[in-house]
Amino acid sequence: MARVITVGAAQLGPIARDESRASAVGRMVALLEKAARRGCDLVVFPELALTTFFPRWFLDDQDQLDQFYEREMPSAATRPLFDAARRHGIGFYLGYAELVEEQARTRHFNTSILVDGKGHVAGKYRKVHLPGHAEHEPWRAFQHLEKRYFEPGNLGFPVFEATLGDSVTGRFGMCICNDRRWPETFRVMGLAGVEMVMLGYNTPVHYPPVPQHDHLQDFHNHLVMQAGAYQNGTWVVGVAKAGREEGCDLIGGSCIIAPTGEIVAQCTTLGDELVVAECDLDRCYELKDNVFDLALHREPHHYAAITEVPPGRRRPT
Ligand code: CDT
Repeated sequence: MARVITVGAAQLGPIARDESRASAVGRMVALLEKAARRGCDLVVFPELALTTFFPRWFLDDQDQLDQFYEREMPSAATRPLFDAARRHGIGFYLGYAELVEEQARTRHFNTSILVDGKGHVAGKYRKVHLPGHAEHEPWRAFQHLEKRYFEPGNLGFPVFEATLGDSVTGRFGMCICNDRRWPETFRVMGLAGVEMVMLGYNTPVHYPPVPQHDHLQDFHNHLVMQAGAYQNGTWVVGVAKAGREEGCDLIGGSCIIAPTGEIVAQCTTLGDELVVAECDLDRCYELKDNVFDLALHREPHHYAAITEVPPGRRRPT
C-alpha cells in the first residue's frame, strides 16, 4: 500500500521588527487551521519563523539581541501552535533562534524542530552552514550576521523516524536555508535513507558581495532543492519567509518537490500562503532502488577529498 502523507508548505510574508511572537504564532495557527481543512498531516514553516530576520542588523547590545531567541520550546508564546497542531493531529517543522545553556555556557543556534501530530518534539536540528559574516560591514545595504549571532550546529544532519497522518511511518530530515546550497547536506541525509527533507529559508533578493546574481536568486533556490531531491531520491519541502521585510526584499517560491526533482506545488505570492501536495514516500524508491542506488553505484573511495580540511581552492593568482 502506498505511504501517502498530505503536506503543507506554509509560507509567511514579512514579520516586522516590532511584531510580537503572539502575532507571528497567530498567523501560523491560521495557516495550520487552513492546512487542517485541506487534510494536511504535516506543515512546514520557515526559518526563524517567530521574529523578523534580525541578522540583517548589527546589534551590539547582547540583551537586546537575546530578545530574538527562544529559551524554551514550547513557551507561553508558542504553545498555541503546539495546541492547534495537536488538536488537528498535524505534525510541523518550525525554525527559530535558540538560546541554550549547554556545556556550562550560553549558546546560540539557528534551530528547527519536527513536532509530531501528538505535539511531541520528534527531532531537532541546528543549522550547520552559517552564511554571511561576523563583523559589522557598513558598506552593505544590510548586514547578514549569522556568523556573529549563531554558532554552527552540533547535531549533524540527523534523520528521524516519525509516524504522521494515517499511521504512515517515514524518515524525515531537516536543514535550514543556506544548508540547501550544499550537496553534502542532502547526501548525508540521503545516506541515512531520508524520505523527506524539510527546510525553511530567509533569502534576500540582493546579495551584496555579488549583486550581478540578484536576478538568479529564485533560480538558484529551486536549482539546489530540486537537485538535492533528485540526487537522493527524496521529497523536499522548502518554505520561505518572503516579501519586503523592514525594507529588505526576500524571495518566495516555497514549494514541494518530488523525488524526481519536479516541483509539484508552489506558492505564487510573497505573503502568508499555503500550498498542499500528497506525497507518497514510496516514490523515493523509484530513485533509491535504481539510478541512485547508493550502495550499488557510489564510488566513495574517490570522494575522500570531500571531508578533507581545508576544503576548496580560491582562484589561481
Ligand atoms: N538565511 C540564509 O541562510 N540566507 C542565505 C542568504 C545568502 S548568503 C548571505 C541563503 O543561503 O539563502
